[in-house]
Amino acid sequence: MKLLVIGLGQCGGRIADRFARLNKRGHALRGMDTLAGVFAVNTDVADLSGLRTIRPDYKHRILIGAQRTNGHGVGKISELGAEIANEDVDKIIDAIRTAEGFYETDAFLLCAGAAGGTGSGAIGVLTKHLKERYIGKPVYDVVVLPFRQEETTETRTIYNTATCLKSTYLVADAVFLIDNQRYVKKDSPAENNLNTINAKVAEPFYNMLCAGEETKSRFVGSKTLDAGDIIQTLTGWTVIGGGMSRLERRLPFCGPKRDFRDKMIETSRASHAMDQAISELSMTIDPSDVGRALYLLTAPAKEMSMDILKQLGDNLKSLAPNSLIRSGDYPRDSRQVDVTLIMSEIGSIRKITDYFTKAIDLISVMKAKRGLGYQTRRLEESFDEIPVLL
Ligand SMILES: Nc1nc2c(ncn2[C@@H]2O[C@H](COP(=O)(O)OP(=O)(O)OP(=O)(O)O)[C@@H](O)[C@H]2O)c(=O)[nH]1
Ligand SMILES: [Mg+2]
Repeated sequence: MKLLVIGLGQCGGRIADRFARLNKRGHALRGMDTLAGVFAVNTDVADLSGLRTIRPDYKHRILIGAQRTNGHGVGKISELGAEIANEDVDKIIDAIRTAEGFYETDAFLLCAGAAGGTGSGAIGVLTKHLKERYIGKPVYDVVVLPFRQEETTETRTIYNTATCLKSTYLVADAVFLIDNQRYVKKDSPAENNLNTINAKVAEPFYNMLCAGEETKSRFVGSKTLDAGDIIQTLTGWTVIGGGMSRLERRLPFCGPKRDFRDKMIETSRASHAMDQAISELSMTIDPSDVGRALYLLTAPAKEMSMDILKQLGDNLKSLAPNSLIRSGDYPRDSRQVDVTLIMSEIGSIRKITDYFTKAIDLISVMKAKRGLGYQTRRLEESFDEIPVLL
């Protein structure tokens, strides 16, 4: 599958930069390109300069709203981010059309941090314009949710997050939710490092994108996962995760005949990778609320069989009984078994509903301060009250 990736704002730009690195890796190690182009869009010159892999020319690092912000960002005012994106949308689209692989693009992938100003405001706007202009081409949004401490120290965080979530949900084909807080592990301060988080966000996409682009016959699986399977799976709220089991080196006296114990170990290695993928999903969700799921098993060909693939499917089905499950295998020469998992069409997510509820409370308080009265409302009414930035 070939994606055209656009990062908006600092967070989005850095994640897009990670995708650019993944693409380089795929090019060097697997001889394929999975991205049709990678771009970063920002109102802040310094943020654009800090990127590493995205090409440095002005058509790939696109500065918008320069007259209005003097290249210094919008300072968390997402309404301004949305306004600038609306004004400069032609500049963005003209630039991305120059991508060499533009006409091979299967889908657009837009990334942004929900709590900031530029990315949060611009992502919904650009998604809407791309949908209108490239009818039939899916647009997927990657929305990064803030760390817990950002929510408690800055009220704008909740408001921006709620408006960004609502806006992207209304226009994108699917919204990948990435919860920064989920990547924070208590005992290892290094996990707070944004670079580490970004690498973990992008990594699960690697095999998923490569599998369908593979042309060497020995790396083509018996059940190839291609762009069609992915597009059919992605809709609405979505999460992604990856898991891995290492293969131990075989002792030399092990003969070529494999007995039933080896078989069992093979299955358990794949199951272990699947369990890890589930526990490493990009946001906490309730699997029983999942409408569609997809998994990819990437491993040496001798480690894979239809039995194992089926076993993984059965395990997933028991966990997410209401989901339509698609799957694929991708044989690679490596010393590990990888599972990539996507869960999509998720009905409701507690943390998202909480953002909406808290934002409504904030709006009511703001209105009360302006003398417009405070009333309690039901959730459906409140959802309507969250402003849309499109
Ligand atoms: N995972 C991850 N989150 C990030 C990164 N950079 C910022 N964030 C998060 O994104 C939010 C802030 O958004 P930014 O992208 O910095 O804001 P912006 O879009 O540049 O908007 P302005 O700076 O206000 O113009 C916060 O919740 C940060 O925790 C990053 O590299 N990785
Ligand atoms: Mg910024």
